[in-house]
Order: sequence, then structure tokens, then C-alpha cells
Amino acid sequence: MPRTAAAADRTTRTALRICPLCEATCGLTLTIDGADRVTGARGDRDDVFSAGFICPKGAAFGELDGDPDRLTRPLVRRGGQLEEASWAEAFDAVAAGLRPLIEEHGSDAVAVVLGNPNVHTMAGALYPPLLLGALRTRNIYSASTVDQMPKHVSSGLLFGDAFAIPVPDLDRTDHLLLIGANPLESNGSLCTAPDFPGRLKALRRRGGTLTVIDPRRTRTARLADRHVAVRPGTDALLLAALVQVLFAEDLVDLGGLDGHVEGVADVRAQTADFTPEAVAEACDVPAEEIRTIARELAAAPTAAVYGRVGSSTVEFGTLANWLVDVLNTLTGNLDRPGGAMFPLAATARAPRSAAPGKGFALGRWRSRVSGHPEAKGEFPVAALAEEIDTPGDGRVRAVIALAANPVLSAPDGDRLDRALEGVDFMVSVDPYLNETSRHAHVVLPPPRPSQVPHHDFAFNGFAIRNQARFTREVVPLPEDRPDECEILARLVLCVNGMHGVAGPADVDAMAIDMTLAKAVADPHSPVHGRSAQELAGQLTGRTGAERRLDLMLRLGPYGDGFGADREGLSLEKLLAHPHGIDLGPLASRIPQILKTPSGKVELCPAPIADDMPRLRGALDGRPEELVLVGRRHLRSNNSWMHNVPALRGGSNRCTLQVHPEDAARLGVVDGGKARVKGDGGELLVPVEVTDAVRAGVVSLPHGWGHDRPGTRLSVASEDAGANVNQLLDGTRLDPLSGTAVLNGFPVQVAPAG
Ligand SMILES: Nc1nc2c(c(=O)[nH]1)N[C@H]1C(S)=C(S)[C@@H](COP(=O)(O)OP(=O)(O)OC[C@H]3O[C@@H](n4cnc5c(=O)[nH]c(N)nc54)[C@H](O)[C@@H]3O)O[C@H]1N2
Ligand SMILES: Nc1nc2c(c(=O)[nH]1)N[C@H]1C(S)=C(S)[C@@H](COP(=O)(O)OP(=O)(O)OC[C@H]3O[C@@H](n4cnc5c(=O)[nH]c(N)nc54)[C@H](O)[C@@H]3O)O[C@H]1N2
Ligand code: SF4
Ligand SMILES: [Mo]
Repeated sequence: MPRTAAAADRTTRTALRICPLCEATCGLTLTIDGADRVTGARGDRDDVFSAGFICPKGAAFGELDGDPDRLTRPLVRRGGQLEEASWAEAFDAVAAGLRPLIEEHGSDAVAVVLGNPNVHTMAGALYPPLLLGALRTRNIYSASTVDQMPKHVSSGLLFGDAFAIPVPDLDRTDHLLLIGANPLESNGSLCTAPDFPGRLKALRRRGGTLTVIDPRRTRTARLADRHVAVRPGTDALLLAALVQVLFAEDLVDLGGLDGHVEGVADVRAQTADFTPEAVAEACDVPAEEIRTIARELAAAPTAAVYGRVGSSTVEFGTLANWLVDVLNTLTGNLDRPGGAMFPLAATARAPRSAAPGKGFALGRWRSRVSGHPEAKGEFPVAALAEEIDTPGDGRVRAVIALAANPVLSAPDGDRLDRALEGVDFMVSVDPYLNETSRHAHVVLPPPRPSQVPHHDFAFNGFAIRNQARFTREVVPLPEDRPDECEILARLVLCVNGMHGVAGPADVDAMAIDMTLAKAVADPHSPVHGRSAQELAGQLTGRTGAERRLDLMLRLGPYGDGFGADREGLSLEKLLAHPHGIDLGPLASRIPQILKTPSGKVELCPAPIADDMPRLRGALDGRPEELVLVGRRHLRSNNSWMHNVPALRGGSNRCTLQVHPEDAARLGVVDGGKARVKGDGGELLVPVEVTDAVRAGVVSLPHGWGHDRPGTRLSVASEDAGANVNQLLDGTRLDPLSGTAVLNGFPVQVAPAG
């Protein structure tokens, strides 16, 4: 080996990288040994947002990045077997697989499945919209319908914009009512706040109050002033009762929102039946406690109500998400400092003056087999299997899976597994050969996180402080290896028939041209009347993706407007501030943000009112004897981090938590095995007896079940765990949003053996 190379191999350096592993977006300082091995990670103390915070997942960045099971070359199916191939062969195979199907059966024959990590990469933000635009299929599925779609629907109806999602103003609030969220394990969701635990402790220290509503006594609940162990699935009833108390006790005060809200009287009428006494039994929460929570909420100088997964992936998910913001509104806390506020990301559209908008429509078309209404252009991912395996016109024949593992993350993975086995063509963009990608005809692996630049397009829109950060790759990408931006750009070309004719740079150029053409024609834009070509020439950045980021920053709310504001943001300016640029605390945005037809907050939208009889019906329903809820572990992340040795073991295990009273009644014992049965199947799981779950509730985490053949997950498959979603058959959905009921569904548990 030449002397210089040997010397270079021994060098150690550090570099900054925003952590892409959860929504907290912490700034990390990575240690890199030699040319490309990440051997350490610590929190970047100078990061303008995370100020040094790191969690065990971030600390394991190097191990995750260097996982030897990551695919480094594409796989192509030949004679039934997946074999390594060149990138050129792989893209040829994708074009050859997709185009004929599209030409013969139309675009709807191709389903696109978008998984969670798309919100954690630049590629996932920039290219799927172009892919969907080129394909124009109605078969769009995503992790949203096993997650936050109820929030999008509720925000769409209330504010006219499915992405106008208020976040708790964590650092300034006096009172936080947290429902079905466990940020001490999840680090927060739809509320980007590095060091969420520290911020909750700070709230307590400054004399604020934390109330947690969760059927489990979570680490977050243990930090709270008040923990309400609600019966799963009944939050909408509880929240409706809080609203009822506000009206009944004359505690409604819109504050600064007065004049910007319509439908208050309708909400009053809709919730009148839901007195604390009426819901107490169903929720298993004393009426007096409900009254106290409502009074405290109204009396707090500022307060924020925030709900997440436990109030979303449930039977009344959209109603619960709606009621969260009804409470924020009726207490005058929506859009005020210390309340629930709308962030303004650096790449968002620059705000316009207030004007009525088109509003938000639901159910503009329906799914073929079960007639599920679309929500935000998507069908329920729980219905993907039936769209593939049900014969007939319009059947899904091909699947494009981008960073998605629905075989584990969606209901009835066994059925989806069989369905995917039978598709005519499937392509997965995924670093792992796992439960889903093993069915693909072509697997296109993106590079390691250390090898790609990062900016949080998605999460800055949900961040508790406006700020912008950008980090470049810390390890060079080998010459012959496309990054995920290029992979996805090439997929666009495979779909629109331009494979081999145009290149990935043309895809970016087209996106830039389209944006600039609109901007120069827009009288409200700072670049109105200028030459699009001249502006395109001014963009900086080494890649198409970087130039697109530059464009969005410069046209965005803090942008330099291509010279209109010399102090404004651009990619160059971000690069000059490697620890990020703070853009200040959240500011009020009503009425400008409202895009409803009335130009107001439409507090009682018709689709919601139409769903209320279903909730009323739940008032006198008999509660199920035993229901299951999920849980997350700090060292786990959905389905794809069980392959990292440092993140495994200890309490991070796929056990069924059972309350001691239930364990005694059911005859199951700690450390023993139980058989769990649901609509969709049954599982054998180890039992953990603990009073951290309330009686009548068992808990099993998701993302496990790594025991299928044909994967390359050498660590995860050793202790595979069980796939909780096999207990579901995919028919239990929140009807307005198509979101699967993953929490609070009935199960039977018995000792195994
Ligand atoms: N029972 C139950 N089920 C649940 C949940 C629950 O609480 N309970 N939670 C739900 C939620 S909130 C979500 S978001 C979904 C998630 O559902 P999915 O998005 O389907 O699953 P993930 O495990 O997040 O990962 C998806 C895939 O992305 C790949 N991946 C990782 N990094 C990258 C990358 O940089 N690029 C690409 N192209 N791929 C990458 C992984 O290898 C994995 O195959 O699961 C849902 N499922
Ligand atoms: N460590 C780790 N971090 C993650 C993830 C991960 O898998 N692991 N996943 C990421 C993703 S994709 C997301 S979406 C976020 C999710 O972020 P969170 O929403 O904070 O996630 P969970 O920890 O699932 O919290 C949901 C809580 O709801 C409770 N719950 C269940 N049913 C009900 C109910 O009916 N009512 C009420 N009130 N509570 C209920 C559960 O007991 C649980 O404590 O986390 C993200 N961060
Ligand atoms: S909290 Fe999230 S973003 Fe921060 S270090 Fe941990 S995984 Fe990374
Ligand atoms: Mo999620």
C-alpha cells in the first residue's frame, strides 16, 4: 500500500451531520476514521436548535451507517432469484418492467407506497411529488394511514390546508395536555423539538403543568403532574366532554381569535350530550377529574393541547384530532405564544395576504374494492393487499415501494406478503433486503446516511422554533454509486418513458423551470417580471437537489428573493452557518394561514359533524374485555433498526405487557408465553407482567417479526419478535381518514402450551 494512503487511513476527523433517525433533527458531530468509517457521534453543542442533545439512536449513528447488511449494489430478479447487477442493468429492468404495464393497463395499475423514511431524506422530499406527477396513479399509499392522516384531515377541514398543523409552543407554554404521545421514548412527532424530555422538565421547573393521557404509565406519564390512564380508543369521548364543560361552565374565550372562527355554536350543539357523567364509564375516568382538567386548561395563562399516535391510529382518530384543536381554539390558545402555533419553515411558500382558499375536499374518488374514500389523495395502506389480490379491472399489477416496509408496518402482513409475491413487477428503493423488499424484482439501495447531504424539508414545518440547517455528506460517495436523489430522478424517467432519452439532471432542471416560471409570473413574488433563465443561472449548489433547495430557500419566507433582500436566506448563507440559523420563536399566522372557503377557522366542518353520531353511539357501547395498544422503545425505530447490535437487548424487546390482575385472570405468567388472538391472526409472544399498563389493556410494540425467509437481516432475524399487525385484518379503520386502528382493538390472550 502506498505510504500516503496508509497515512490517510489513520486520520481521524469530525464533521457535522443532522441526525435523520427521528423527528427531533438533532445536530450531530460525527467522528470519521480513515476515509469513510463513522466511529463516533456526539451532540453538536453549537447547533442552534439541539444545543448538544443526543439520544442512544443518534449515538449509534456509526453502527447503523456501517451495518454490513446494507445493500451496496442493486439487486435484479433473474430466474426467480435476486442477484446483484449493475446500476444500468437495474434501471433498464425497471423501465422494462413498468412501461409496458402502464401502456397496457394505465397508470392506476401501478401502486406507489411511500414509507416513513421519506420524511427523513432530501430525496424523499424532492422526488416523490415528481414521480407521482409523472405517473398520475390513484393508487397512492403511505405510512400516513398508519399514523397521522387524521391530523391532516382535521387540519384540512379546520384551516383549509392539510399541512397547517399547529404544534405546542413547548418552550413558552404554561400548561401542556398531552394525549397518546410518549416523547420520552419517541422524541416527539409532529412536534419537532430536540431534547423534548429537557423541555418538559423545563416546563415543570418554570411552574407549568403537564397532564398526560395514556393507558400506560409511560416515562412521559411519570414526569407529569397528572396521569390519566384512559381506556384505549375513548379519547374522542373524553375530549368532547372537556369541550362540553368549557361551554357549560362558560369558560369559552376565543381571545385574539375572535372574528376569525365560525361554527362555535355548532360545536356547542354537537358536544352537548357528552357531559363528563355521560363519558366517564366509557373512558373509565371520573367525571370530576374531567371537569378539573377542563377548568385547569381554561384557567392556565397559556396552554397547549397536543395529541399523537395514541389518539390518531384509533377508531375515532379524526374526531380526536379535531377535538384537540377545538380545545386549543375555544381556550384562545390557538396561534398565540405559549399555545398551539403554526411553524413557518424556510422552504415553505412565502406567506400571502389573507384570502379565502379552496378548502379541503375528502372522498373525491374511492378505492376499487372496498370503496374507501381518498384522503389527501391517498387510499388506506391497510387496503393495499386487496387492491392487488382482488381480480378485476383496475387491479394493481405493479408496486413502487419507496422506503416502505408495509409487510410489517400495516395490518395483515401475511396477506400483503402473498399479494406482493403475485405482482407482475415491483421495485423497492431500500437499503435493506427485508420483509417487503424481498418481493421486489429490482431493489435499488440508497447510500449510507453519512454519504448524503441533509436538510429537513418536512420537519421544519412542524418545529417548535423556526430555524434552518443544512449539512453536506461527511463521507464521499463512490463515483459509480448514485445517491437517492439520482435513483428517484431515474425512476421518474422510467415511469414517464424518458429512460435512456433524458438524464436525472433534466428532471431537476424541469422542476426548477416549473417553479421559476410560476414565480416570475406571480405579481406577489419578489422575482415578478424577471427572467427565469437568468434566475436559474444564479442558483448555487453542486447537485440538482442542492440547487432546488437553494431555489426554495431564496423564494421562501426568509429568502433573499434573488437580491430583493441581501440579508435573506440562500444555500450559500446556510453553508456559511454550519450549526444552523435561528429564525426565531413561532409567530402568529392567523388569518394569513387560513385557506378555507370562508377565510376563517371552520370549527365544525360537515364531514366531522356527519361522523359525530358514531361517537354518540360509543356512549352506551359495552367496553371490550381486553384491548391491545402499541408502544415504542427509545432504542428502536419502527421496523428497520433491529439490525443494529448496539440498539438491541435490555428492555427493547417484543414482549406482551400484561397488568398483574389480567395476568392472574388469564393464567399467564411473567417470562412465560402467551397466545394472542385478533381478527387477523394469532401470535405466540413472551409475557411481561407489569402494572405500567392499565388493567384490561395489553401492549405489544410494532416493527417486529423478522422471521421471514429471503431477507438479509442477520442480526434482526436472530431474535425476530412477532408482528403485532398480524392481529389485524385491515378492516378496522377510522372512516374519515382511512387510518388503521392500531390501538385499542380487541384481543384474546391465553397461556401458550
Ligand atoms: N401496530 C403498529 N403499527 C405501526 C405503528 C404503530 O404504532 N403500531 N406505527 C406506524 C407508523 S407511525 C409508521 S410511520 C409506520 C412506518 O412504516 P414504514 O415506513 O413502512 O416502515 P419503517 O420501518 O419506518 O421503514 C421503512 C423502510 O425504509 C427503509 N429505509 C431506511 N432508511 C432509508 C433511506 O434513507 N432511504 C430509503 N429509500 N429507505 C430507507 C427501511 O429499510 C425500511 O424498509 O409504521 C406504522 N405501523
Ligand atoms: N424510539 C423511537 N422513536 C420514534 C419511533 C420509534 O419507533 N421509536 N417512531 C417514530 C414515528 S414514525 C412516530 S409516528 C413517532 C410517534 O410518536 P408518539 O406518538 O410519541 O409515539 P408512541 O410512543 O407510540 O406514543 C403513543 C402513546 O399512545 C398510547 N396510547 C395507545 N392507545 C391510546 C389511546 O387510545 N389513548 C391514549 N390517550 N393513548 C394511547 C401508548 O400507550 C403510547 O404511550 O415516533 C417516532 N419516533
Ligand atoms: S433524538 Fe432523534 S434526531 Fe436526536 S439523536 Fe436521537 S434519533 Fe437522532
Ligand atoms: Mo410514524
